[in-house]
Amino acid sequence: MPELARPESARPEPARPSPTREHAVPWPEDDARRYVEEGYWQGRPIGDELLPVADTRPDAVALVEDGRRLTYRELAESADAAAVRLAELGLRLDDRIVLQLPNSIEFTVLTFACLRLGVIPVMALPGHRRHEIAYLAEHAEAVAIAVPDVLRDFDHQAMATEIQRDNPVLRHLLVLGKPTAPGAVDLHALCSPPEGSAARATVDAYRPGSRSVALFLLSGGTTGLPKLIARTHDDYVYNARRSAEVSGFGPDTVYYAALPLAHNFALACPGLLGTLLCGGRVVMGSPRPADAFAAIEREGVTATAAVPAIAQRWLDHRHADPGRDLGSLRVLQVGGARLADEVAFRVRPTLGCTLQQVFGMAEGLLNYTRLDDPDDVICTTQGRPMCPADEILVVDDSGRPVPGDTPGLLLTRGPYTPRGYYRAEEHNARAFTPDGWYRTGDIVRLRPDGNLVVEGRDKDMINRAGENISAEEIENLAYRVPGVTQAAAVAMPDADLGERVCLYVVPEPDRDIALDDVHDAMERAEVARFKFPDRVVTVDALPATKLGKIDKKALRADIARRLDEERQKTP
Ligand code: OOB
Repeated sequence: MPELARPESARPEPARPSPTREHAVPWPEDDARRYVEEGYWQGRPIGDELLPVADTRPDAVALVEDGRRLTYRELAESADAAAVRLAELGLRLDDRIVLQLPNSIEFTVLTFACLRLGVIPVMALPGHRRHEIAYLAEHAEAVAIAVPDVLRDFDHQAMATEIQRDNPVLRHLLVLGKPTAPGAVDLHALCSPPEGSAARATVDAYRPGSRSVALFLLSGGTTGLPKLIARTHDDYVYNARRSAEVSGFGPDTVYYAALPLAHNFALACPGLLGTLLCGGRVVMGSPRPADAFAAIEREGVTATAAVPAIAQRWLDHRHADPGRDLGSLRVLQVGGARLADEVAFRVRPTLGCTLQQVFGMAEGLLNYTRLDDPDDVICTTQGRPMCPADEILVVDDSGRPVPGDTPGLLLTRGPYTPRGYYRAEEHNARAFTPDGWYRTGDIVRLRPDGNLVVEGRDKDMINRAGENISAEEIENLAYRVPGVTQAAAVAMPDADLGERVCLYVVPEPDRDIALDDVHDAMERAEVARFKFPDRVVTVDALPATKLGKIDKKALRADIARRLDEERQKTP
């Protein structure tokens, strides 16, 4: 392993201008001090947290991907070897890298390499396309991007190459699979174990400060494209560790990663990080029921996480395929969208495990039902905040607290809920109150026993199988369809996905707009597939509120009525 000089810019903060320090919104010093005093912030970067596990359980298996197994020693050494290789490429503390990788060993090794080095991953989802990725790279001023060569028939490498062509800052392309683009780096080789002596001491010298930005998560974003959420080492270690505690994770945990690891839920609630920090094992997987059941049986999976649409598919699949031994499964976490009570009550009888509802957000606040809660709480509420220092407030439209047990808007503050989005001053003025409360946009009811029930949403989003889609973004794209004069996107209820995207359009006179026209335009704009509208309704005019805004409530009622009528017509 080549010796690397300790970079001048290392620890505690980079000497050169730091965009992440400048644009991330820190907690006020008084709160920060309290979070340290009360022990929520431990003062250690995430990368450090893996080392004690690697030292005490070096031969325990940390990661499983198909036939491959990586022990903790191999994981820690590979991460440090990868960190050194990233440094050799020229990546330094505070540089950003867009990470768009499938659930894999490389995802994990590269993420830890970045966290050890203070290089900041931007957690893109595998479903994102050029429209989203180009924006993320540009907004984060990323110098590198990591993608698979091809995934589900989509050529990510070609996409990344095109993005690079338009973005001179994006210097490095890392490819999982076959790197064919000029200058592309082989990610598998970059993440392989060290050739010579271990690199821990070298990488230790790069150690980022614990209050600095560790990674960027994406928000669903109510306005246009996703916002970046800068999560710090201190806050995210707490996020993962406390989640692991309330989910009963330990060294015996075998976690099945069904959801994309780049999503907060599967990454740290407790997910990948929560499992690894307590010495458990993570099995890379997919949401497909047959894959999940086979992996549970084969690997002795004890815990996994799903969005309601997936959980429902698993429950249905159990009846079709009752043969698999799922006896090892102790906890099924469900979150990301509202789980219907009736579905919740089916979990234990059908799968034989405890349901844990998770009402969380990339912005921070996590609510969990506890494993030993009574059935009524587990099946009819979305749990309660995981941290004693989480502050929650349920208010009416004018910001006044509502009486207990009545629905209102949820505001929150706490040690793992940052006080603003990254580089989004204008949006922050609306999304946060002057005294730092995050307006979640969720309508909740706080029960006398402290548990929250999600009753609805006040933000202009569509939650399609746990994917939060900004209505405004869909509308902006709809205006690219020739002949569209007005557009409004709303959620329509759906038995499988919870909600689907319904687009109302007002066409030019004598023109018709079909679903295909909208899809063609979105295809041309290279937008992620999950945002494509499921239905287009053409109307002569959109209903307006008294203020002259588009009346989305009326549109939601209209689509519900149309669906009802159609249902009645079908025999
Ligand atoms: C999770 O995170 P995001 O950032 O993708 O989405 C957050 C939003 C919430 O504000 C809420 O509107 C909705 O998704 N949501 C739920 C829910 N969990 C999330 N709505 C109803 N019931 C639930 N259980 O989705 C997320 C992050 C960490 C853990 C779990 C989910």
